[in-house]
Amino acid sequence: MKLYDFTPAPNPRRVRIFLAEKGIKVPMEQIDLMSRAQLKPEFLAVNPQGTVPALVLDDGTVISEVVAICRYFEAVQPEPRLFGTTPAEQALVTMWEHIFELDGMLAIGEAFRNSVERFKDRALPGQLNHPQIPALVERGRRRTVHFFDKLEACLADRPYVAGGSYSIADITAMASVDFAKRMDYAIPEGNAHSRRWYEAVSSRPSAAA
Ligand SMILES: N[C@@H](CCC(=O)N[C@@H](CS)C(=O)NCC(=O)O)C(=O)O
Repeated sequence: MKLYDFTPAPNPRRVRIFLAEKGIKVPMEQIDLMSRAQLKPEFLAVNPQGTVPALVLDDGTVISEVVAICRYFEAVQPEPRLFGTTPAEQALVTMWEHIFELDGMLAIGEAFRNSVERFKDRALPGQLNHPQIPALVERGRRRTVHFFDKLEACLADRPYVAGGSYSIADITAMASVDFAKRMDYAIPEGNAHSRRWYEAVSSRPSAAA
C-alpha cells in the first residue's frame, strides 16, 4: 500500500490527520506539486486526476479523493469512528463535511488559486490548465468570510462540527481554517464558539500530522 502525499498541501493533510486519529501508518511518497510532478506521465498513470492524495492498495486499486480514502480506512478499521455511528450521526457528519469542503476548502481555494502567481495557469487542479480569473479572487474572499460565519453558527450549540463527537467534518473544517491563513484570514475575534472549537481540535496530536 502507498499513499501519495505532498506535505505542504492542505488536502493530503486531511488524510494524514485522519490516519493519525486512527493510529494507522501507511508508507508515503511525496509528489512535488511545486515542480508539477502531479502532471508527469508516471503519476498520471497512477492517478489520472492528477491530484494528491491518492492511495494505491496492495492489489493495485487506486483511490483518489480525500473522503473516499478516509472511507476506505474507516471500513478497514472502524474505531475510533470518524464518520459517526448512528444513521443520523453518519448523515450529519457527511452533511457537514460536504458543507465545509464546498464552503471552506473550495471557497478559500478559489481566492488562493486565482491570485497567487505560481497558479497563473493552474487556477484549478487536474489535468487541464486553466488561467486565473481575477474576479474570482473577490468572490472567493467573500465566500471565505461567509465560511467563518457558517462555522460560528454551526458550533453555537455543540462541541464539534457535526455534534457531540470529533469527526472527519472537524478535520475538513480545521484544514479550511488553516488553509485560510495563507490568504491572511483568521477566525474573527468575536467568534467565540469557533475559537473554543479550534483550540480543542488543533491541540489534538493528529493536527500536527
Ligand atoms: N477533491 C480532491 C482535491 C485534491 C486536490 O485538489 N489536491 C491538490 C493539493 S491540496 C492537488 O493535488 N493539486 C494539484 C494541482 O494543483 O495541480 C480530493 O478530495 O482529494
